[in-house]
Amino acid sequence: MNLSANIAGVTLPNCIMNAAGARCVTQAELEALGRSHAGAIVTKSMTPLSRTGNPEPRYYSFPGGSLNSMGLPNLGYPAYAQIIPSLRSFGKPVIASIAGLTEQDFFDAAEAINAVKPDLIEVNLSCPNLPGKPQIGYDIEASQQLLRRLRHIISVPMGVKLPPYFDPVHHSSVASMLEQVGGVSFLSLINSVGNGLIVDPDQECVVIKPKGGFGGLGGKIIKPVALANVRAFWKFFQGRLPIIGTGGIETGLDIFEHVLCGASAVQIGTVLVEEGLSAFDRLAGEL
Ligand code: RRO
Repeated sequence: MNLSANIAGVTLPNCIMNAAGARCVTQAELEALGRSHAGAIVTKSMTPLSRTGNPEPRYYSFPGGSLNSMGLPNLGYPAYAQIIPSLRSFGKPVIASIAGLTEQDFFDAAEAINAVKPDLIEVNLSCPNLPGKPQIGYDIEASQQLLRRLRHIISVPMGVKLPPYFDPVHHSSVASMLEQVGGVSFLSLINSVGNGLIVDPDQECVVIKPKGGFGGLGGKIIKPVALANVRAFWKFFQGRLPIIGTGGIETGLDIFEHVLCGASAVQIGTVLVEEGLSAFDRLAGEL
């Protein structure tokens, strides 16, 4: 079976890759993704300075999925700018995820990373775990302003990683904004479902430490939300913007459902963290 995919003119040997954040922070992790059967190497979202992230415990897994509040731990974009060229030897696309605590962070990361020419750049508008910083993707004007400048800085195909939206009004206003901005070549849908809370009734406390226990939900539990967002944006763009579906993928059938809703490729997060790199082989075998 041919599992290859095309995202904005870039061919992936297969359509299953890691989600930004899952096993992709260090050089060793990125190289392991290169040697694995992942269809692309996606980096952790990067900021100007290296970050250790939020205090632990900051990740919790449960039978329905996971809750995280990692807080953007990453090596900083200068380190990724050095690593990215060497990842080309693995013969699969490299997708650099950029983020920031300020607008300027995004511009600086975009300039430095664009210069080393990853195959695609994914702009993360949806980190839910920075104390005191709202998710940019929930502010349409701020997203528009940011993307308007980024499209002139980034010359490789640029995509956006969006948070989940829960009302058709928001799907269509965000999609219209993206169309107006122009220069957006793909969508990654969705980031974790922000600000969930899990309580341990025995310990009478929350299960992760940062932000009073609030964190991004991922895994099986969020699949219907992910599918709804893939479908809603596909319907708006009618296939004009390729979509990378993310959220709730545990089996080949889950991938098929994402594809039925409009995804051209998929990313895996929780299952990759829990199962390891062999998840790529298992999932490909299930298709
Ligand atoms: O590092 C994180 O806490 C994190 C990020 Br940047 C993101 O985009 N999504 C997420 O669930 N966690």
